[in-house]
Amino acid sequence: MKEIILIGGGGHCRSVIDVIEMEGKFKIAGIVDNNLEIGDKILGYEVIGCDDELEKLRKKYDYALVTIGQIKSAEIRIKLFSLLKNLNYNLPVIISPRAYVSKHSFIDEGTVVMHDVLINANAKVGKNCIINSKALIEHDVVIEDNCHISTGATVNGGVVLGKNSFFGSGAIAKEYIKIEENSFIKARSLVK
Ligand code: JB2
Repeated sequence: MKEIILIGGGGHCRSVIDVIEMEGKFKIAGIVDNNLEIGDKILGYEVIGCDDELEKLRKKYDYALVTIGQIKSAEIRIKLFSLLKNLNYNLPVIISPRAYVSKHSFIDEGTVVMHDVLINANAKVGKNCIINSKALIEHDVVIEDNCHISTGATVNGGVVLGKNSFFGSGAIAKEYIKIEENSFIKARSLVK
């Protein structure tokens, strides 16, 4: 099985570990975290270093994923994604077997699709996104790079969500609207 390292060992990482284990395509080789001690364990997986060691780790590992969450700002995830790309890591798409992802949709590198997500026909999801548990991405939606669609959110047909945006838990976007980049959509809000 291909080995992968995970960057960031907090709450979001623990959720992603569950998805990776269920998907069964990658063996988790370890966690890279700037604030944990080497040898600390996250759900049984060891912390193997901090960001300064990513260059050295690249000699051993081909695959990596950013597993820090994104609420107030996409900045850290963008910085880490670009660091990993510059070091020539491969950033796979991770999809929970409990998600339904239309064969007519497209999902770009470094994006994770969590448990019970539905991504419908002709939707397009960019790079380095989190489509969190139970989110609904309807037909013809475009989610640009570095967005987090939170748990249970509904993005209706034809919506375009600009890059680096946060779309809160349970929020609903009315169909065919354009939401500008760097948006922060509050939990449970209705976006018209
Ligand atoms: O620059 C960094 C860095 N900054 C923080 N590099 C690396 N390698 N690691 C970094 N970290 C680490 O990310 C912290 O030391 C910490 O271990 C982890 C962040 O964990 P935390 O649990 O605080 O947040 P999270 O981003 O994993 O999860 C939040 O967002 C999710 C979407 C939580 O609010 C979750 O509940 C939410 N589901």
